[in-house]
Amino acid sequence: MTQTQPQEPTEARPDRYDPAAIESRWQERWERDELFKSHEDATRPKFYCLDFFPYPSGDGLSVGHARNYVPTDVISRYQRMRGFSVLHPMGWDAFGLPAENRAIETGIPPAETVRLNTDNYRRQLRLIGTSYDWSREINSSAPAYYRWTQWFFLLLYERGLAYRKTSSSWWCPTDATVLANEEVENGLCWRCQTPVEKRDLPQWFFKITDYADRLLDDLEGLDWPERIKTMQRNWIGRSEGVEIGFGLEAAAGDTTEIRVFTTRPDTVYGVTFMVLAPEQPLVDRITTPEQRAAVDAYVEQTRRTTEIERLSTEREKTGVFTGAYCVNHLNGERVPIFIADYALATYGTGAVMGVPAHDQRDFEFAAKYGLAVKAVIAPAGDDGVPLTAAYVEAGRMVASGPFDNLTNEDGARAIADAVEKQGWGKRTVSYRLRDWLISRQRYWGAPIPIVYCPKDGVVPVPQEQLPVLLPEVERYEPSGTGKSPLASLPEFVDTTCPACGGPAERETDTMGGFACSSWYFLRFTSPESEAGPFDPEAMRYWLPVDLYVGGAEHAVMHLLYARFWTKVMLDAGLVPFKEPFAKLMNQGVVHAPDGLRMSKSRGNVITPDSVVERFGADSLRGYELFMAPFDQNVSWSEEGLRGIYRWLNRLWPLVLEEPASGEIAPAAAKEMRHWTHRTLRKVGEDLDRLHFNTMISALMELTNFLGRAREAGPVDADAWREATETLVLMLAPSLPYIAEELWTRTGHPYSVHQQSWPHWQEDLAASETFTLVVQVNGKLRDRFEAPVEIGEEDAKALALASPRVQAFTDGQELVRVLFVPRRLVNIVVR
Ligand code: ANZ
Repeated sequence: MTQTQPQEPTEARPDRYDPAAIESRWQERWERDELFKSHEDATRPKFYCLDFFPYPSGDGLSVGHARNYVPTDVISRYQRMRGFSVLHPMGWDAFGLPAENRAIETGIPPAETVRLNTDNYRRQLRLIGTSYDWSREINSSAPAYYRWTQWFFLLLYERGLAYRKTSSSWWCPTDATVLANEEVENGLCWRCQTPVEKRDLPQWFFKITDYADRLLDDLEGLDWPERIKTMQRNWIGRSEGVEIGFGLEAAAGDTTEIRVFTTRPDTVYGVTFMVLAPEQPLVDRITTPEQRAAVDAYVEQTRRTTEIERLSTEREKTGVFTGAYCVNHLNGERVPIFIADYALATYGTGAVMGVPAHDQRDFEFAAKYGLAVKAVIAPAGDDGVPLTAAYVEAGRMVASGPFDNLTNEDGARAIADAVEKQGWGKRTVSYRLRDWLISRQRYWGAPIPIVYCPKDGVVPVPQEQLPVLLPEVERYEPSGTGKSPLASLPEFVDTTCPACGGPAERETDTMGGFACSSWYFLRFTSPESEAGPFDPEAMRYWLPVDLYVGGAEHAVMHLLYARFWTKVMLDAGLVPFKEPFAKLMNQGVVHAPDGLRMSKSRGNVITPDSVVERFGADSLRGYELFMAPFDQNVSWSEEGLRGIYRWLNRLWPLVLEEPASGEIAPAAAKEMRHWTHRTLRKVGEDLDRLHFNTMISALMELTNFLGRAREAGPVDADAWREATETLVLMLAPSLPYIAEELWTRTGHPYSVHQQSWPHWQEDLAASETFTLVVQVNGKLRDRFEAPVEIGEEDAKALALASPRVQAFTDGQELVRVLFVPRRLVNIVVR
């Protein structure tokens, strides 16, 4: 890269900070010079910094989105200055319902909507000074991209991980289409408020459940927010228990067993009824003629209830007797069989042994239907007082035959052993995780590359024939038959069988958008690759992603699906790593100044455009970084923004105007150097920890110090030059425009963004320290050495992070934290 002064005439007057005069000029120059192009440079360490794949919505970006994109940009610029080869790309998760719905309303083709929206996003991202390598831009709705999404479908299919099954889905009778679970709100269609129904349709699934244990185990090593890991653990929901058979009491010779899954085998002597999910396959067979009408009516009613409602603990329990009985092998007791919607068909075996004495749902059910409550676990010193609620704690086994008097933990083990020994059942593991439903009966998605042949059955489209192109259509409405609009295009549907060459039909469902986003992070390494989804060498250089940033709302779906595909790729020998995202961060939400979520309907959205127009992109960036710790929610404040703008207006003359030089005390020069080096150390540490807000405040403090020093009289010329030069370099990742302008105007070679990150000197950075005392509720709990200039936020963070302090604060409610400079932090908990 040439290191020359910018050729363009400088329009801004030297005495005034005027962002409008400098920002677009630099952005164009940097792009023209390809300053941020990524290279697979084997001589340098790499850093892959990625934002969640955005969906380009018609509303464009708000300042809330900038909370994601500014910090990743800062880190990318910082790592470049530190000598890393950085990959910081951007692309579009462009398939999906909004563009299709717009097409239904207006007739504008979805591809056109995507083009308009991505143009706007790209423009806005440039406006806020991001340093993406646009030569790697990708779009998941482009054939060159979805060809490979289809290729991955085939990979999953070959490995037995994609299968077709008839499953019941939500159906909106008005829109005549299938809805995703997320599109059903309180039993109504989100679009037209019609009550939805269940319909049985053949659908494609990915077998993510095969990977449940690995998805769970590998969470351990990830540098991810604990909250997200917990959500994934709960979503996978691994439960160890026992499957126990109960013999159906039926005509002689019928040896049907009803199997239940229980995590509490210790309670098996307390079973007084059995509950089957209304959809359980056995229901039809066991229902007696007398109970048939009631059972059918209940099954019908259940079809209209959502899983969330069914699981609600608030809801009154309902159910119907089937007329049938089964036998508890352990004690020979006869047990009536009910159906009830609190039993889910999709969990365990779809059957529950009812133990009202020790399970609250069962207790409520028994109370409602007058069923016996039989206590089999007793608290210490108690021998069976009538229960007013289920007793769910540990205790001693009673009324359990040979197992009496054991602790219930030992009892559980002993009963599980006995059940296995007698052949009545076995220990097993159940998961909440379901297979991933990938079929969508919609137009705007990647067609599923499958053909149905009357002779050969289900035939995958051969790889060489990919992509199966999404044809252009006239009408985007769902067909009403439960099939996608593609089903009404004979030129798409009618094809030849890849196996026998005879007439065959194409699958007309498309893949849900989460398929596209499950591998896009690999495509950025080699977006032009035609020999495969990505170039193996480029992949080995860049992956895994070093820092991945996006909203916490993707905790389970995208972040679990991408991990699953990565593991499949590992098994197929395509990648050498088992996890795609080494470090994950969730940015906090930016609320409107009124404290409410920004939304178009409330009219309280603040756009980057309006902020940049009035204050410039650097002020926007500075404020986004400064407003709060990165992962905390915060309300937008015009005052806060103005504060940053005022700071930049102070910085401008501070750097550009020569200070008076003359006779000075050596101690003053040393103090200035101390400020420079310790700020440098602090800024580096903060960037490494993504503590952007304290980094900005350290930079402000240095600015203030230098301002005061200059006002007080002459300064040491060398110390001053070092201070201002270092300051500008430290500003460069966060405030790229003003930094470039100040850098070049003070006679330094273009570009500041190609400079090395400066080093701090230990002896100069070293601070005077004091003993910081940490109290919890006024009692001394810890003490450590801290620099005298430590700020309030840092002192509090340090105190709260101490394990000795946490021993007294964990599980308590934090009331407030007080800081007395140069003395103590007092934490008040309740
Ligand atoms: C008897 C029992 C007694 C149970 C007791 C609990 C407490 P987790 O831990 O979430 O895995 N269960 C099993 N299959 C079910 C289904 N298809 N729909 C609804 N509930 C089902 O939950 C396991 C427990 O959930 C199982 O253990 C079973 O109730 C219930 F004192 O069996 B238990």
